[in-house]
Amino acid sequence: MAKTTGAQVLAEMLHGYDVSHVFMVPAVLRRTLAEMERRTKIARIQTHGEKAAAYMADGYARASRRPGVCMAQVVGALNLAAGLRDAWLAHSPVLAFTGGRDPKTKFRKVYQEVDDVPGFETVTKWNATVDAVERIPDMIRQAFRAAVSGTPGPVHLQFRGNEGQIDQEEADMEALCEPQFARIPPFRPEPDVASMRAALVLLQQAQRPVIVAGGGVRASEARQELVSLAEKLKIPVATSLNGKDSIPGAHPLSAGVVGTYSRESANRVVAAADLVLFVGTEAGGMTTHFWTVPKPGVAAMQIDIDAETLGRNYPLKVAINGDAKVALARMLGEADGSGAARREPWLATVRGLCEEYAAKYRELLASDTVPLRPERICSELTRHTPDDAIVVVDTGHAGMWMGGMYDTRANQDYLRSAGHLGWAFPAGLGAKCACPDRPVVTFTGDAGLWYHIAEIETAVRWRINAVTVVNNNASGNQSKRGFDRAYGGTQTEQARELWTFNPMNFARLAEDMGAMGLRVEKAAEFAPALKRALSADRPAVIDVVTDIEALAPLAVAG
Ligand SMILES: Cc1ncc(C[n+]2csc(CCOP(=O)(O)OP(=O)(O)O)c2C)c(N)n1
Repeated sequence: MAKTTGAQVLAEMLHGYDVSHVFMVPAVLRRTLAEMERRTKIARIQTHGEKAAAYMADGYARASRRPGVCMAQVVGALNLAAGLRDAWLAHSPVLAFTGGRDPKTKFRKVYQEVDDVPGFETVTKWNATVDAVERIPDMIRQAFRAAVSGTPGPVHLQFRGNEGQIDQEEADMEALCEPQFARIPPFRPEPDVASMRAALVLLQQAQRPVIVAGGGVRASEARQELVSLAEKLKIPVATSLNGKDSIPGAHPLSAGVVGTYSRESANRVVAAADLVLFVGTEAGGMTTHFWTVPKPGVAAMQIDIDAETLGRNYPLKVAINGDAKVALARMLGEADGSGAARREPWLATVRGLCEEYAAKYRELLASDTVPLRPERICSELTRHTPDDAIVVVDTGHAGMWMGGMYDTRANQDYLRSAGHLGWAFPAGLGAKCACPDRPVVTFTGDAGLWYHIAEIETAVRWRINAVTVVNNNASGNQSKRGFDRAYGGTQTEQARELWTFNPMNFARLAEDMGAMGLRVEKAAEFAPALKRALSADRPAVIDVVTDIEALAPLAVAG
């Protein structure tokens, strides 16, 4: 083994693990960043804030299924930790590297230092310190292994020195990498055959079964197997918001997103089912409308890679522990579709519920009103977003509008904020870094864009040509209903200061920052604007002026 610096070995290992970008606010691991330039082609994206860097790494990870790397020196460490919250909730493999405490200066009130490690505890699968330079290789290997194995998630490594100066030290080290852990899933554990057969028997017997598919379907790349099993057995599919791209929106068996940010038809279908098969979903609060859809007590089965998830929220008739793709493929191979015709009446009911939803919103989805209705933006996006796009969506109203009213296509990925307003814009930039050849279309409200608007400059600087569509109603109007309630029904004029903003022309702002800015004030202008934005040779912001009174429909109980 040859003597090398920590920086050399770290740069070479990140390259060996197929990392193409790191996202950071300097100064952290400076020598490593210099070695990356000398030894690798890794792009070092300097952002305007650590939270945005974490969100970019998260978007990169979700889009590419490869760990995303973000970094901060000691003073920015907890800003970075805040940015891991969404990755933690969404099970996204993000590696966070920070500079941290040096035993030589600990407890002496050294500049900028607090003990950051506990702050990462609640948002990481593995949270560790690198205290000796010769530990860098094994700690990096473990970081990748932990991030991608089982249910994926973020990890944190704190490198000794406020800026991680441990990387300047030398030791006998080898940049040994394990490519198996450079992407998800590293393993595909096969469930026991008996549990899969038991599930098939119940599925085949059920009168009104439904599948609820979650983000685990994307993680396991199990879409094809899921849809084929549903088709063979004639079982409708609802999805969680995180699993929205498990089945194309226009597929005849697709009922839509179930839960709180949902489509009415999906909640009605899941509520009417006599058997629910959860696949790669935790059956958490948002997916089940806080455990009301399906109703407690429904016959349930679940497939998950994490044994502890099985049965957490709904007691199970059958628990299947293993990889979703393997489980669904096995079940497909053994499924007997001969009795599936018995479920025609159920499928007719499902189609009726889907048609009821479509009829209820048809007018708004086609609305020409000025200012625009968000429903119309969703239908324009459904029609004009390219087949191979990565669609990235913020939370709040953005999550409600798009979750309910956008239809994904077979080759699109749909990535959504797991709850943090402002996530989508930087996450979309990270997704574009990971997949430069695919169109990235981000949908956010103005409330969300404001969070990290400075990153328009980052996108321009690095030519990260994502397209960002802004539902601009000069407010965070999802909060309107809540403040109506807080004021006993009718808000005072002053109450609006709690959720409205000054009007802003984001198109002009984007242009001033070097991006393409397109302002859309009429519905007919949207499709041409999207076309121009998608073919631009710079990042683009489509600023759509929408109705502040437009409130997304609330979830139905079933
Ligand atoms: C980090 C964070 N803080 C606060 C919230 C709570 N929140 C949810 S929606 C919202 C206002 C934004 O409303 P929305 O209607 O989505 O924005 P618009 O589309 O009107 O821009 C707020 C503050 C959140 N989800 N995330």
